Amino acid sequence: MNPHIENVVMQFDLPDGAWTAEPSGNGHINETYLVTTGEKRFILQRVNGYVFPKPEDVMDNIERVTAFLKAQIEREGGDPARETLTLVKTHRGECFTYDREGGLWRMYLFVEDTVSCDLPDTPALFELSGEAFGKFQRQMGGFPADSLHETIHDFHNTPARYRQLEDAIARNEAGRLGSVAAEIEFCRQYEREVHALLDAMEAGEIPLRVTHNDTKLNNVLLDRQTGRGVCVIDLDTVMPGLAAYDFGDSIRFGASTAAEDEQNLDLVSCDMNLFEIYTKGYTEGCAGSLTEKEIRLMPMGAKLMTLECGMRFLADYLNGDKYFRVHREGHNLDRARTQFKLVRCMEESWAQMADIVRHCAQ
Ligand code: ADP
Ligand code: GN1
Ligand code: MG
Repeated sequence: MNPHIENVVMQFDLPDGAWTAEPSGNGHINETYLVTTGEKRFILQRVNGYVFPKPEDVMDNIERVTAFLKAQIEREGGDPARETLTLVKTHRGECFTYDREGGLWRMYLFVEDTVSCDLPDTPALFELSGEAFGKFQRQMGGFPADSLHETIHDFHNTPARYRQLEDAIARNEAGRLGSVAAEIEFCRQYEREVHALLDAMEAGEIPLRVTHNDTKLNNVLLDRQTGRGVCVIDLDTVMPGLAAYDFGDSIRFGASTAAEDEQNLDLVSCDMNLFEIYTKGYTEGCAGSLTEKEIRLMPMGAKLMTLECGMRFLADYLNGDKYFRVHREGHNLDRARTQFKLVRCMEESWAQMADIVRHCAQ
């Protein structure tokens, strides 16, 4: 447990009484704790300062995005305290505080009676998560995109991610290059294709929107009883982006038949039934807000986002595991390998993916 927790918790305006804190969640980026005081529960997080060099910008985005969503949810007759994140203020009325080493901490109300999953328990549940991310996309439609800070520069710029991988290869900082020749060769086949979505955007064929940019299944809280998407969380990377990438990120994580870090690649494939189900849920949630071209590029979003994530894991492995939290030797390499296996599966199912998307959009 982080040694600063006691000091940090005292700075937030919590109900009086004893409290406990325990590590929580499976995120790769922030440090997350569940804080309990009497009947009430809260999520306390230390924002990762290596990943987010300007964490105050992250908080400014989140304050504005959640305020916007709360107003939107209220207009639609929903429950603003449950259907988006609620920041807990400090005694000084701020939305975050610092520990003695300068780490930034924030607290949210814990959204009760929900679950977050690392694999979809049922296809229906995956469809409902798609609906929730689609709804988020639709609800953020009226938000002024250019007022948001870019919390991570070039976050979903696949060509830039390709170049970062080449840099990591050239530097070979952790001396691990010897074990990844096949993976590097795999990525290099995509040197040209990594541009496909950004080229379409630059040509004016698809719009830049406010997107979530981290739409994996465990970033949506689902109702414990009904499985319906209740609250989209992990808003650190809400920035201008492409809908096809948001769609693709959900597919690479949730339509896989195995965990993101599965070591037995025979167990890893992209399930076309899950692909279809998510496509249905997401397009329904977007409720007509996507253009025809955006829909047509959804399979490309799935392939490029999966490749991009694999390249990021591989680059981090080569750099010595500085970005993603790892729990074992070679963890980032295992993660990269599952992503490349999924890309291969998507290539094999390419025509089917295009058919599904065409069919769901009708
Ligand atoms: P990371 O950026 O490290 O992924 P997240 O913000 O996604 O951090 O939080 C990690 C996990 O903590 C989530 O997957 C979820 O299980 C849990 N969590 C986060 N916020 C809440 C909340 N407000 N209510 C309930 N659970 C939450
Ligand atoms: C990280 O924060 P988390 O664990 O939800 C990462 C995503 C990756 C994902 C891979 C800010 O997501 O971009 O796709 O791991 N988030 C950031 O599991 O880099
Ligand atoms: Mg997360």
